[in-house]
Amino acid sequence: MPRRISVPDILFHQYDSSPFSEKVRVCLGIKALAWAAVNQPVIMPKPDLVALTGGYRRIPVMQIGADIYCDSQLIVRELERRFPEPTLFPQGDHGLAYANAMWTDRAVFQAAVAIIFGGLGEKVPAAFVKDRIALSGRSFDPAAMQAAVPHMEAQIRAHIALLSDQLADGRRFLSGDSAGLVDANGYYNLWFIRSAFPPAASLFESMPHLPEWLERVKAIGHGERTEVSREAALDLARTSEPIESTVASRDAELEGKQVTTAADDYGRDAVAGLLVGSSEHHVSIRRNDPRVGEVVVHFPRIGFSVLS
Ligand SMILES: N[C@@H](CCC(=O)N[C@@H](CS)C(=O)NCC(=O)O)C(=O)O
Repeated sequence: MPRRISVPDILFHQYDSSPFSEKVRVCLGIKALAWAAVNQPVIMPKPDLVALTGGYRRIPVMQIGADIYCDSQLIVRELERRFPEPTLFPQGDHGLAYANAMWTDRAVFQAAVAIIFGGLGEKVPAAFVKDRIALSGRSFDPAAMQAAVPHMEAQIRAHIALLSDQLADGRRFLSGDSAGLVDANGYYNLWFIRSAFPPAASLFESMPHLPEWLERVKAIGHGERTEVSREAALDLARTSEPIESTVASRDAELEGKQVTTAADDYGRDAVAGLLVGSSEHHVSIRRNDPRVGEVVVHFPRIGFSVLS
C-alpha cells in the first residue's frame, strides 16, 4: 500500500511527456509515496512555475510547502532525505548512484534527444523548435539532427548495451534484487524513446535482459498520484513557511547575501535571492514574490553556478 502522507504534501511540477519527470516518478514509485502532479506547459511561458522558482523554467520542480526543489538530482536527494525508507540505494552505493546521473542525464539524454527529434524531423511543431532554441541558446534543428541519427543510434546502442551487460548475471535490477535510483536513471531515456518515437525502440528491444528489466521497472509504477491545480500550488506556497536551512562553513561569508544561481548547460535563467542554505550538494536561496510570498528555492551544486 502506498504510504499516506497528507496529499498534497509533495507537489510535483511536471508534464507527462517529460523524461526527467519520469525519472522522479519512478523514484516516487520505488518509495510508494503519495504525491500530486501540478501540470505545467511544455513550452514557455510558464508564469505559475517561475513565480515559485524565480526564473528557473525547466521541468521537473518539486514543491513541499514553501520549499521549491529544482532539478531531478536534488529532487531525488530530498526525497531520500525526507522519506528514507525504502531507500533508493539498496546496495548502499550512494555516491556512485548519484554520479550515474551525470551519464544518463547528459550523454544518454542528448543521444536520445537527437534520435527522437531527428526521427520526427518536420513533424516537430515550429513553436516547440523555437522554444527549444531559446532554451539551449543554440540551434535545435530536427532536420540537421536527422543527419546525425546514424551516429547517435550507434552511440545510444553502446550506452544501452552497458545496461544489458549489467543485467547479464540474471539480477532483477541494475544494482541487485531491489530497484533503486540507478534503475530510474537507466530507465527514463528508454521510456522517452519508446513514448516519443517508438520506431527507435527497436535499437534496444532485442538486447539481452533489457525487455524484462524494462517491464519490471514499469511495473513499479509511480506511487499514488493525484492532481492539483497550479493556482492551488501557488496558494500552498503563500500560506506555508519554508523549512530551516543552514549554511556550510565554507560559504559563511555569503550567508544572508544576495547571490544568483543558474544552470551551466541549458535553461540558464538566473535566480536571484539571499543565500540561506548550502552544503556540498545544494544551495538554497530565499526570495520573495508578489504571488507566493517568501519561498526558499533549492538547487544542486553539480551543474549550477553560484555568483555573488
Ligand atoms: N538537469 C535537469 C534537466 C531537466 C530538463 O532538461 N528538463 C526538460 C524536460 S524533461 C526541460 O525542462 N525542457 C524544457 C522545458 O520543459 O521547458 C534535471 O535533471 O531536472
